[in-house]
Amino acid sequence: MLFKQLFDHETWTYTYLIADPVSKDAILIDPVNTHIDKYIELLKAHDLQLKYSLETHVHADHITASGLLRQRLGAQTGVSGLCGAESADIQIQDGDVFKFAGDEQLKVIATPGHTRGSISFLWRDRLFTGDSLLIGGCGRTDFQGGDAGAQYDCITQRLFTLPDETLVYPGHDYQQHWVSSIMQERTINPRLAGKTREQFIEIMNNLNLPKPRLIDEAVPANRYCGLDENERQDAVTLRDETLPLRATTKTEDLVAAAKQRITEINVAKSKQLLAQGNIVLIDTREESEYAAGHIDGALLLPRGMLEFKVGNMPELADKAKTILIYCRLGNRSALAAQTLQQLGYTNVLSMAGGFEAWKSNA
Ligand SMILES: N[C@@H](CCC(=O)N[C@@H](CS)C(=O)NCC(=O)O)C(=O)O
Ligand SMILES: [Fe+2]
Repeated sequence: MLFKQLFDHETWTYTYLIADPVSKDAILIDPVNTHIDKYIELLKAHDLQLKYSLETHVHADHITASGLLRQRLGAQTGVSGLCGAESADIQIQDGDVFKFAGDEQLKVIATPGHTRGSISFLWRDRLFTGDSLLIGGCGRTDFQGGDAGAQYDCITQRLFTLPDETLVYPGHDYQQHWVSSIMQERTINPRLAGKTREQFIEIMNNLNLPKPRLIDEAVPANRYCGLDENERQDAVTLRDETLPLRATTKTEDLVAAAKQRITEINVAKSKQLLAQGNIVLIDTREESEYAAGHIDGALLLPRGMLEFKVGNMPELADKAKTILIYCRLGNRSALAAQTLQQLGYTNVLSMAGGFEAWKSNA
């Protein structure tokens, strides 16, 4: 097998290539967008076929190359279903197994804490921990649904229980370490070795780190596999259906599940409520779609920005206020409505059929 650890000097990020020179199957973990040409060259040099481009989480400090790798090489993109990145081909879940190169398996271990959707991958005796467990440290837990208690639990219960000799390959290293082992981290990681859950939480709550430089750009972009607005396809409706999907949760399933949990109203009812007033109207499409035409008075809040922007919008300060969300066809708005409900909004409606239905009802 072929195994390479690649490094991005700008953001201290590690990317991993696992490949089989015989079957030609290749997997990339956490690729960085600025290195796309290098990856393609590397794959070409070994005559490899990129099967999967996978993320350990939605990164806050750099932009992934996954979307570009899908566009240019037809790779399937995968990210945890808990990350709110519906445009990924595969919504990864705990326990999923990616099969490649005949009998090779890459197993998914949910390791929430750095972000809600953080996962680790285990291949043979190698563990790719993303930012959950770092060498002599661990990922911060102060944004993107971070949770220090959850981080302690999954590291101590799920990672430290792997065999001692398991190699630990992190998502970053800021001190030029390359690889560690489970025994090394269990016994000498200063944040974890001999620390109680309470002590760990205390440490994590007092790191006082500055925000990652690229966070406001990277998180929304990574929800769309790193593609910018011009490169993005409509996350829900225009996905490349020609790609074979694994039997994990698909975007369509997520939309269907969201629609079970939220309230949809049709255009006529929407118009009636808007005429009555005292309602916040949100357009959850991309900026360019909004610019090309939108409903009067709608606030722009793209789906990928939702969790980030929501707390800063005075119009959304009152969680009991009626909120009506629309997108192009009513799929993204269903997911956005579900997210707002999860954030504590109690009166959220999604417009069935979206702006297209609105226009044909004019
Ligand atoms: N200075 C870096 C900050 C990077 C950062 O915050 N990294 C996250 C991972 S995305 C982390 O958990 N760092 C742990 C630490 O710095 O101890 C930047 O601006 O990008
Ligand atoms: Fe991270």
